[in-house]
Amino acid sequence: MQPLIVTVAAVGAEVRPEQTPHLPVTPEQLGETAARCRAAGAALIHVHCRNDDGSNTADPARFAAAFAAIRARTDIIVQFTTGGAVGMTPQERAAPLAARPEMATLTCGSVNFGDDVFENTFPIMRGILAEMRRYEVVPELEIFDAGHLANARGLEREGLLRFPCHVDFVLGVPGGLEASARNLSYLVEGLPAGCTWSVAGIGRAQLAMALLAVAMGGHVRVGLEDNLYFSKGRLATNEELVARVARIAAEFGRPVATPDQARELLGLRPLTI
Ligand code: KMH
Ligand code: ZN
Repeated sequence: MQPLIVTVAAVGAEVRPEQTPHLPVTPEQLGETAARCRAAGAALIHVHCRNDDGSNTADPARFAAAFAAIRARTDIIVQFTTGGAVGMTPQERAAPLAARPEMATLTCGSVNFGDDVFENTFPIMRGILAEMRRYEVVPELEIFDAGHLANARGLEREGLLRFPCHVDFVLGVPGGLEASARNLSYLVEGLPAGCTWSVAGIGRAQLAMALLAVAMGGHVRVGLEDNLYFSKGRLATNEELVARVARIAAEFGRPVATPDQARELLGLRPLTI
């Protein structure tokens, strides 16, 4: 099996700073978190940005500052969100791509998101992909629901996406596909040939989904975007969540991938600086 790529989704858009003292808010805090998570075994950081007061922002300057703060400290792969936060316009969501991160997410369809709708119509997806092409950013497909892989195949037929690529299954969002072994197997079986995949289980499902991925030959995403707790009632840090999955995977015979190994597995350019 391949070495295990551990992604840390360190911030997200939904967690409020008053829910945990461990949420990185400033670019400097994101840089420090990235370095600690890299040391714990993460090869990739999924980045959302916040203002100093903890509110969400899509300000390209804030994303560029976060990118610089991360890169100043570590060689970890930097992946920006283009999902942003519910309520942001597609243009706002795509604007940070101008900083040319190595990767960015593309959510492959609309989905209920709690009481809201996370809107990803075909025109929205086409627009975001056009900006990724413009800035030469490699997409990671985010699959929240059963029909999203079919949407991705549609974008591939239109010539807007190329397979194989990296696919992340986000399972357990209220309104999306539930986090279960059956649903994960179903999605993995439906992947286009040669795709790499990871799974992000929401809340309590984070560890169970990660362990399934370790056993099935996939990759994992952990972090505070998806889950605040290390165990019942005990808040986690991002690096603790990374370290736990790295430790278990090592015992299972899947050492974690370094960022350079992960770049090779994901078809990214080598890091030159
Ligand atoms: N915050 C969610 C509405 C992504 O980063 O690509 C969308 C999200 C997906 O987090
Ligand atoms: Zn995200």
